[in-house]
Amino acid sequence: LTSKRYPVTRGQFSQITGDDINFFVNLLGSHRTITDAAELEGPNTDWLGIVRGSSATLLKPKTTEEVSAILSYCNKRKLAVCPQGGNTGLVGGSVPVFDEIIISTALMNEVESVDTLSGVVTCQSGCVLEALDNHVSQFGLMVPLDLGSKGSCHIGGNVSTNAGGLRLLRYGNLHGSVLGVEAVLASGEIVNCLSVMKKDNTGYDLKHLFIGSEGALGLITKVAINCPSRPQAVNLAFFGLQTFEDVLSIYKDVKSKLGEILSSCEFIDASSLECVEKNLKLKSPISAHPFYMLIETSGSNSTHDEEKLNTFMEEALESGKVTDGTIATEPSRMQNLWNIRERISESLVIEGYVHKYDISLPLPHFYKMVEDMRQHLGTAVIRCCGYGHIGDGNLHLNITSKEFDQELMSRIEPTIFEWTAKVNGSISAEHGIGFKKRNFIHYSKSHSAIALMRQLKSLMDPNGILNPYKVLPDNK
Ligand code: FAD
Ligand code: 2HG
Ligand code: ZN
Repeated sequence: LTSKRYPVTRGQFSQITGDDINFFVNLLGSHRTITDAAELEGPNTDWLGIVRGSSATLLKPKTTEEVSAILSYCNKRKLAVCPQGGNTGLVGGSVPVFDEIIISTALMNEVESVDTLSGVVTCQSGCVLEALDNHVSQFGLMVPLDLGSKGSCHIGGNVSTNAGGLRLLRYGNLHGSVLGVEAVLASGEIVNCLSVMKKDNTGYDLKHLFIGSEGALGLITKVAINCPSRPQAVNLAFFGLQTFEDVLSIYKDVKSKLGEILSSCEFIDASSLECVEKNLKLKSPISAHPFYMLIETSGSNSTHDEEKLNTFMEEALESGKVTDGTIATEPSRMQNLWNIRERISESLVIEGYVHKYDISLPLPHFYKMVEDMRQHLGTAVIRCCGYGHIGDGNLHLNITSKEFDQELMSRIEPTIFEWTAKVNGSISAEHGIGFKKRNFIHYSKSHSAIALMRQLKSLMDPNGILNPYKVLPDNK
């Protein structure tokens, strides 16, 4: 399946033998050395059900030292490995392509410390994002990252993908929030960059090499993350708008009028909303519109924030830029509104095959891309829709068809990447490059930058055992 859709040849790695399995069983025990085909089905398949590997071995270390022993052995034996967190990645990076050994962080889920004064939390990389956020909430803190996949994704996976999510516009990306990383190199060497200091200018800031490198330079075992105070007052508005010009104008107004309490600014088009309504039976709180926005505020004074957001909505309705809207202040109602946005990905999968694009664009071009693609593809597709983190210029353009169709794929790619490059956008805003986008990376990275990436890869992983066939393009 995978190799047919995405032609790729197995690298010169060793095949796993009985002796190798014995080594792992000695190290981890048989219940943490999984070789059962049925148990391997899930970890071999990506969330979208598009990329499927054929690994016969899944390892579940609990400690950094175990990860180190595994990698040191695999490196000597030239056995390829695939680090895996919650397996919610959307670019095929988290599953093996051939028979790579899957190293799962599922059992590395200890929170080591919470510094309630500085807000710095140190934990193992396999903590599930939502569980970590619940844990720190008892200290009045929050993890500065929130994604629709929070119930499954791991903090190590988040850091490895430099995940963005719903509140990046308020809290920034993980290159800012992550203060320290502990990682194991392909050789088994443990690199301790686990600083908990907000400021540390002692030479090259090596942790950044692991943030966003998708498991290709090292396996992250621990992270130290700066957690802000949990807001005491949260409000959410859901707006309906008639034109994309109005969307941009409201975005501008939101920044200037709600700036200091703004925590999220999201966008949904009519087709995306129709998809969650149709496939998940969720209900929009307002009348049908071509465009929708979710505006969230987070602050410390509920009366003040609520009043501010109410005034904002009144003025927006008066101006005609917003033609229907509602504001939620109760947690359960806010969650219902957030579900409409967060569950779009899930609703798309129900429709069939999903061509998924995660693109950064200058705002004036943001929706033009959806319109152009829709026109370009016509009736060959079920749906071509756009939603995303408009406050960060991040469009999620999704195209669904009944099933995979090579001809359709060649009408979409590379046109969509050319379009992006022409307006100086990025072909991956937050999901990463993984397996699926690696041969398109040149649309967003210069040749010299790709050459430097290759040099770093061969320095840190000379045998190329860490997540092969990912991130870097094929050698042509
Ligand atoms: P995995 O999918 O297991 O792995 C992702 C990549 O990281 C792989 O290349 C893997 O090899 C590597 N990796 C994992 N753990 C480690 C480790 N410890 N050390 C080294 N490498 C590692 N993404 C966003 O950015 N923003 C969103 O808003 C968002 N929303 C989503 C909503 C849904 C419903 C879904 C299904 C996905 C969403 N994603 C989003 C994508 C995905 O959840 C993120 O990329 C997430 O960070 C992946 O975490 P994970 O633990 O599942 O990692
Ligand atoms: C989101 O913001 C995620 O909902 C997933 O990044 C986007 O599935 C997608 O296209
Ligand atoms: Zn997203």
